[in-house]
Amino acid sequence: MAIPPSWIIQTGRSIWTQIWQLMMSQLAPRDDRGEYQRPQSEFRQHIEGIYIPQPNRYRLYVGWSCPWAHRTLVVRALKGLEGAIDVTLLQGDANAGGWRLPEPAHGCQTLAELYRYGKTGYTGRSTVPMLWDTQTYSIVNNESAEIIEILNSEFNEYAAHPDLDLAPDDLQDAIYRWNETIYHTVNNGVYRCGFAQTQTAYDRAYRELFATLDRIDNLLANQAYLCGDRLTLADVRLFTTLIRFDLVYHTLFKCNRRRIRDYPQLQDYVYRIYHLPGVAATCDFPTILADYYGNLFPLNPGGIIPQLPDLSYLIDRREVQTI
Ligand SMILES: N[C@@H](CCC(=O)N[C@@H](CS)C(=O)NCC(=O)O)C(=O)O
Repeated sequence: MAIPPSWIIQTGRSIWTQIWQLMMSQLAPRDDRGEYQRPQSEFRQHIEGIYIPQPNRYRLYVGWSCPWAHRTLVVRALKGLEGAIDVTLLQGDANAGGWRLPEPAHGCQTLAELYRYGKTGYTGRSTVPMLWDTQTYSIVNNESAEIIEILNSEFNEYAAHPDLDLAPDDLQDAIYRWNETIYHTVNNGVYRCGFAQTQTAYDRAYRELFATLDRIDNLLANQAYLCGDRLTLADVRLFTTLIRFDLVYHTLFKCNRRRIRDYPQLQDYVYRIYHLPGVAATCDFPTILADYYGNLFPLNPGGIIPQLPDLSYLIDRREVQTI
């Protein structure tokens, strides 16, 4: 078989690069150095004022594949809030590039329409997770870091595990420090690798990501969780990125120095959290694969969805701890 003539290769490369840059500029805003800049979440209310803690008043809109939404599902499960906070699972729409409701609500078919129903004229991003108030038809909060704090502390009256405090006072400083490091280098770090638009931006993100993973792997030789022997919100935030790592970030986002199953301590850590009551049921591996490879089209133009990688580190029988 003959290689295509060089003019076809050069034209194809030039057209593809221009279209790729155009699509990436929409998908992933960048700074002058080509580094991915994640936009700020806009709805930042807490459960106060008009938002009174009541059972079955608030609804979480989530998608299985999203690591930010996954945080809220994990905290809801750990706190035993399934009976008090309802969930709507959305589907990623690869063609429209957004989230679709499983059935219409208030005449809305998509999450973007629901955002506009909650706030007329809204033109920002329509992201999951989103905490919706079914009484005032308004968006309470769409920042996962804050929604998990709300779920941890505001609905204890209705929680099956009200005594589980994932952000105890004596660990506040440690949680804050870990959150800062993990957000920049790991949670958003994998996106900084995958969405980098220059080699330098990718190299920097990659170095910082693996420096943090190496550091945490060493730390976990002596303690079960990031802040000691108690699970905290910082662990939840780390977990939802790590559980996707071997599936999607390692390959699709080019985070390929090591997989989680290559790290002796990190794999035990992910295993331990995965087997906490209710957590495994929040992890849908086939949907994570299909959504990342199907919806992040510029990163996978051929549209082939890979097979599930080896996740046996999650199912090998080992001693499981409780919180
Ligand atoms: N800062 C947000 C980020 C959430 C986010 O980026 N969610 C993505 C899915 S992983 C999304 O819904 N994107 C849709 C869009 O940008 O239109 C959070 O942590 O809650």
